[in-house]
Amino acid sequence: MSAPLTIAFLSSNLDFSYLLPAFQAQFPQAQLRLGQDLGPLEDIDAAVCWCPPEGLLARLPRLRLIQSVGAGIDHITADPALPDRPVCRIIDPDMGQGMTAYVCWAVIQQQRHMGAYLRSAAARRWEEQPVQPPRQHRVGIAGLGTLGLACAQALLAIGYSVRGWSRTHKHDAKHDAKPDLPAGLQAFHGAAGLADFLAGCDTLVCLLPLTDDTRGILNRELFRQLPRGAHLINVGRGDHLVEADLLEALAEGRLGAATLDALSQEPLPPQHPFWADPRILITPHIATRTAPAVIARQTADNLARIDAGRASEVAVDLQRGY
Ligand code: NDP
Ligand code: OXD
Repeated sequence: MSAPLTIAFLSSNLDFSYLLPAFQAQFPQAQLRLGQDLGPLEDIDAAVCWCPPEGLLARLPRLRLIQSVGAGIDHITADPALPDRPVCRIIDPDMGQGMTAYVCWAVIQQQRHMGAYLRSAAARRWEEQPVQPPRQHRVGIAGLGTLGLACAQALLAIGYSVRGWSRTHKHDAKHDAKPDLPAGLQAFHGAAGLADFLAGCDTLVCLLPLTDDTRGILNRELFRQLPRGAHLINVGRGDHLVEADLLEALAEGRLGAATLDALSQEPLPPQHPFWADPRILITPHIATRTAPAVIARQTADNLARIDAGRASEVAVDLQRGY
């Protein structure tokens, strides 16, 4: 008789018990192991992860799948002892819609001066702020992947002028009969396209994965290339941002505001200077989420492909880093 499938839930900072009912429903025969009591490590077939404890994955000899519970995998590849096994991420339309709602809110709350209206309302003052048509406001999205494209589409539908930046060239609707971008999206790519992209971002949205190439990309040099007073929205990762450079750019007026959902230190400590700066709006990494049932289903699909010898269809390209 073959051993039952064993799935371990590994995180150094999240309580994964919320995932158990969905995994029990998806894998009724499997052993699910959570927390400190992982049992014999040699039984574990799949690891469902968010910031897994460093070195632990390397101690699982039977491991066939490393499954991220998110779209990003940087929290897994940060492990210097990461074993050579397929790493899969979540690709989920609901996650795209959640991110779209967050990014549209973040753009609008700043461009339509919602902070000022909240202050006026609290003081019972009827006070108008300037009303600028969306098409006069240029939103740039760094990262035209699953999430960046979903956001671009929604912002275009509202009427914003939208541009995007990716690593590789994209076929746009203006120049190609078979475009991979929505009509109206102006595309830039690579290091050579970055300056032109940034020069037209009244709001810059970071939806990049965290890789060796993108770590620290939101820095003084980049801020200098944005229009003065630009709004930065970081929904990528905290380590995209050089924090001291953000504070400096806000103090100089080079940037006008920042909305940050991803921070290098999560939770952000109460004494962190970002909390005290009225131009910075912090949200606690809630831009979007994926339902446990979707994570369980994608884990099952990914395992099935790996067991069928088709890992390359679902595994992240670790050379590329995303
Ligand atoms: P994808 O892998 O689908 O897309 C990544 C995009 O970034 C691609 O367009 C890629 O270019 C581009 N890119 C990668 N490296 C570079 C580079 N060096 N220069 C320029 N462009 C680059 O990722 P997703 O859209 O699914 O997710 C993006 C990130 O969003 C995740 O990695 C995660 O960090 C973050 N995230 C945050 C959440 C939150 O709640 N705050 C929730 C979910 C995700 P190309 O198209 O050429 O390959
Ligand atoms: C993700 C995240 O990567 O939530 O999915 O940040």
